Amino acid sequence: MSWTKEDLHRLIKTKLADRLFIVVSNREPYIHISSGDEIQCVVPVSGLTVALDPVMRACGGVWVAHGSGDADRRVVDEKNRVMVPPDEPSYSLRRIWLTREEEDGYYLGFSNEALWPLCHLAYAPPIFYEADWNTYKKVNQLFADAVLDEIGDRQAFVFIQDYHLALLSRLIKAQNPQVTTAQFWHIPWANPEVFRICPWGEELVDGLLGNDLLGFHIGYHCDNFLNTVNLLIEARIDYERSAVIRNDKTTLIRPFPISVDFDQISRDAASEDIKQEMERIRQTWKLNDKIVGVSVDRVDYTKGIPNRLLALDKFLAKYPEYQRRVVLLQLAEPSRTHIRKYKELNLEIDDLVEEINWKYQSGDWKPIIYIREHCSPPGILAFYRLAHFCIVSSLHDGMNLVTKEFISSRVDEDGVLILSRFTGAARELTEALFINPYATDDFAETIRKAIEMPKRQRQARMRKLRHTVEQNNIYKWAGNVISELTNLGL
Ligand code: ADQ
Repeated sequence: MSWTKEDLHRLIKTKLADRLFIVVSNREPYIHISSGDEIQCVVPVSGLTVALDPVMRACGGVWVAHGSGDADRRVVDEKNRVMVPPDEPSYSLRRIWLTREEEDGYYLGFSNEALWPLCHLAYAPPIFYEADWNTYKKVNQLFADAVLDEIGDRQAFVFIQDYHLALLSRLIKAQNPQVTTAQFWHIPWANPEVFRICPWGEELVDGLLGNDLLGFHIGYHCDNFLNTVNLLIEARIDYERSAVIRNDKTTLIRPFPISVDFDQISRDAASEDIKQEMERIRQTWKLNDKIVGVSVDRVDYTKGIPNRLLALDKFLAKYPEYQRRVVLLQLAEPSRTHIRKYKELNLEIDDLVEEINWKYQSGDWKPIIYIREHCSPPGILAFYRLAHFCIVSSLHDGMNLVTKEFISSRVDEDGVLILSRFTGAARELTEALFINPYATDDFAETIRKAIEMPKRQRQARMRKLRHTVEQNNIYKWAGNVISELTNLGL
């Protein structure tokens, strides 16, 4: 039996009882934006909202996040709160306001130019500026003040998300040691030799050890974290329990592989609307007699987009019989475009797409269709369903949810997943075809293998992949974190 939304509701009712449940993340689950004279409430595409929105609806807690919408301030009360979701107000969203300088230093600077490259092995060197670090500390304190204000003298669980808020649990506990906190780190944790270049590594690790529970996607990241603790600070490590004891305080370190809402995606993908959308895409891009590959990413240097294009180039050169027959549809969501490294990546991808298409195009066929825009969720499902194969070629990735969305959408039990070994998802999705994205020739060979795989084998693999994702869905992830959190003796 797989976990359902209802199981999660029941767990919350029994385990959380009347304690206040607070989620804290940089990104908000609902954004208010101006649309002419109206205000629109938008749900950003995010695995996190899918996972935690049902939890929040069930327990009616508070979600604290950075208010980033241009109409966000217009809908909040005097405590910067607004009830969400708009159609069924059930929990409160408390917004934190950041100045342009604070956003630059904390979000673009320390989070995304220092911590992001530090934690991903993608050969992009982190940039450390003391001013960014100071802003990061200041903004973590702003979040802590808001959380403490929400808690007052109640008993509370606080569930902190990601690398933007590494110092938060420590700052909360300094004021209110009774609060129980858990944090989930959505990106990899690098090995200690890599991590030690961070000038404030000790403070970051100490900050994270303010938590009672610290989660990563896979055991390997937990081990890297424990080894980093061992190298950087004074603490006792209990490898048996996977725990760190520092100044008599214990932090449990646990793997919780994140996932998607398998049932919902499967239902949506089987709908008549998606079938029509598939037809529309086929007509627009003239795909009717083509073998279609699909990739879906934020444009980020960790996702290995250039490596994928080079492998496709190699494949077409080595197997010219596939020219005019194979098309790679690359959906690319612009991301962090104010950071230089990302600007350079965009130029590199544009060049490669242009070069490869120029080299092979013939008549109205070109091998790469590059769609750089935010795509609606139904649009993405239609692309997944059209695909003969889906390529995920990350150089390093905490989990990678595109893999699980692709699998959940394949209600027809067909389609091949080509998957980088360097994703968290590779640990679970063992029926994928694995690649090393740096090994261009092997990668090209794997594209051929995916295309030529007999239908029976494709289906057998996809059936197993679907079973894995169905069993390990997003509700299991949330349920496991909450069970572990509530077992901490409160
Ligand atoms: P991300 O690095 O953002 O997440 P990923 O897990 O692949 O990576 O999620 C990307 C999401 O963006 C998917 O839901 C996908 O559908 C969506 N998306 C991509 N391109 C899009 C487009 N053009 N239009 C609309 N939507 C698009 C971080 C970590 C991951 C980890 C997640 C969750 O880096 O390793 O899996 O958090 O913990």
